[in-house]
Amino acid sequence: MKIAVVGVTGMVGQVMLKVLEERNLDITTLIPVASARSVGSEITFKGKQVKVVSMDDAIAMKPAIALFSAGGSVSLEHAPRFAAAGTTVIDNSSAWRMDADKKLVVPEINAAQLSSSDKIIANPNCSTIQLVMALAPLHERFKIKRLVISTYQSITGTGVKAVQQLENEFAGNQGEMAYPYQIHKNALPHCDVFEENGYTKEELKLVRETQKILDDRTIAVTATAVRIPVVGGHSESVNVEFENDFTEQEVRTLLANTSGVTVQDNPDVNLYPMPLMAAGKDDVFVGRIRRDHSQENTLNMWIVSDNLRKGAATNAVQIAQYLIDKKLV
Ligand code: 11C
Repeated sequence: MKIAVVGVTGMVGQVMLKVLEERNLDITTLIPVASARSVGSEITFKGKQVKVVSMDDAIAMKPAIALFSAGGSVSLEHAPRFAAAGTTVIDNSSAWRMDADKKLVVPEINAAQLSSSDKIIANPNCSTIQLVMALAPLHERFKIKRLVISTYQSITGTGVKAVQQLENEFAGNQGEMAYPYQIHKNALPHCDVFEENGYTKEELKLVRETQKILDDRTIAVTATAVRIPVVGGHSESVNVEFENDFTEQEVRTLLANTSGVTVQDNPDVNLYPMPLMAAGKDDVFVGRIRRDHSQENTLNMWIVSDNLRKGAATNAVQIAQYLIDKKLV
């Protein structure tokens, strides 16, 4: 099977290659695609050097699947061109996520809705994926009424320019700025751009994508997204109000039995999820599971995951794997 990776030189593109290697998909030809300035350079895949090609050359090669992570405008322009050539696009940008005709997929939750006629499939935002992984089993059992989310997001979500900014600041060097302020020793309540309603796009993604994936627009969601000088993963403090009551042990057991979720929750031995420990792993880690005594049927928890893996590359590759296994491509 031919698989293209569009945006292969980016942070997510690089992790996509790694996850494709690890998961051993049945790939006969890997087609790395990047912008004009990288065409002709080489990437390493499964120990072999492979030349980066242009968008047009990749479309002409008719891959079965194209994993896109090259930004929203590239996806808007080129994903339909791949789709028209018969390729199934799995798109990691925000371009198609809220399109009513496009599926927004976290395989553990809603892959069953995919069919061979889905030619552009949207991969959710990283902070949404880790959130819904923990929420889906709880929603099914106790029915969520309202969510209050605060995120603590890794600079890798912004990309290589942000990692460079932190490294420069740490070393005391001048350099290009990815953020409007210093990120070293700082916290910016500002992820993605501000909308007219005072929320950032990242915060609105948490609202809308969560409702779409859980297939329930009645869930009330409010979010504050914060960038912190961390690599390795996004963390989220989540307050969940349910229709029905629960016990903390029921929540722990449900989450512990959820594929892709690991519970790390033992205050006696200081066990809780942290980005340093989640880095490089595919699971979503949940801890600090405790009742909110200020309101009935309400829970607090802390969710951490590597935003480049389950939050982006791993989820996209899992969708590809599902399509292959079910013979939908
Ligand atoms: C961040 N969540 O951490 C973003 C990165 O909509 O796919 C991914 C943006 C997106 O800043």
